[in-house]
Amino acid sequence: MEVLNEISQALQNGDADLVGEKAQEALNLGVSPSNILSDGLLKGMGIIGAKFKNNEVFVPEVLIAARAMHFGLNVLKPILANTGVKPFAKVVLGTVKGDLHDIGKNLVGMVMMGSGLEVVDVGIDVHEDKFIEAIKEHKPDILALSSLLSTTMVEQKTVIDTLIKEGLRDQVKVMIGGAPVTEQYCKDIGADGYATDAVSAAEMARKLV
Ligand code: B1M
Repeated sequence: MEVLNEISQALQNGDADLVGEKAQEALNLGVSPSNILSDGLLKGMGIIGAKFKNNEVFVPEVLIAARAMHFGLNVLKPILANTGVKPFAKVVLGTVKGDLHDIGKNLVGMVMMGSGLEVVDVGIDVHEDKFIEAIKEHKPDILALSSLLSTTMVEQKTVIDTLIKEGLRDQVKVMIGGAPVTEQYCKDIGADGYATDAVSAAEMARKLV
């Protein structure tokens, strides 16, 4: 569909306003938010990611594309995140220490909200002590840890170890995710659940509570 190609192209060009406009146009045309995501926004970001890997584009271009992605996600957010139902469980969500990637985390948060979970987003580059503070303050049912780098996924284990040390491990389920994370890694570090994408993250959260 032409409008989805236009979204993908505008994202690759880093034209945030156009991405927002085209995402709205696609919604007006009746395209589903999940199609806009997969065949527009994520497709464009996937192409940028591949070019980044091949040194065809560099951090500045990726940052500009990420900003455009946020504009697109903001158009979808009211639809993805609003259910109008009372939340059945609470999630504290963040990207672990040393990791600045937030697009996947934000998407996970939106879909979780849309599936009836209350989400407290504690941000990116979150130190394990900050996760502990958030658990004490918000008393969530689930702690959701995102990591996009193979160098930062070890922080997911650090957080779990800190929970054990603080005597809080039994009080909260821990789920992990992000591109380098695997089911085996989830088992290895003693997390309760793992998901590969935003929709399965919301499903896993439901399962855990
Ligand atoms: Co970075 N980056 N980046 N980056 N970046 C990757 C991740 C990389 C794969 C690119 C590559 O080399 N091909 C690579 C990591 C390699 C590795 O470790 N294996 C990489 C690198 C190396 C880096 C830097 C080190 C580059 C440098 O400086 N030399 C640097 C690190 C900075 C840091 O964090 N300390 C860096 C920086 C950046 C930017 C800041 C420029 C920017 C982030 C902007 C932002 O987030 N605001 C950026 C981006 C955008 C990317 C790529 C291109 C796209 C990531 C993304 O947003 N994808 C990425 C390449 C790629 O993924 N193809 C890349 C879209 C998003 C919806 O998907 O985040 O995977 P994703 O989230 C998914 C799932 O993973 C899952 O659900 C989400 C939705 O479906 N998920 C969960 C995520 N969290 C979950 C939690 C769950 C469950 C599921 O439960 C709790």
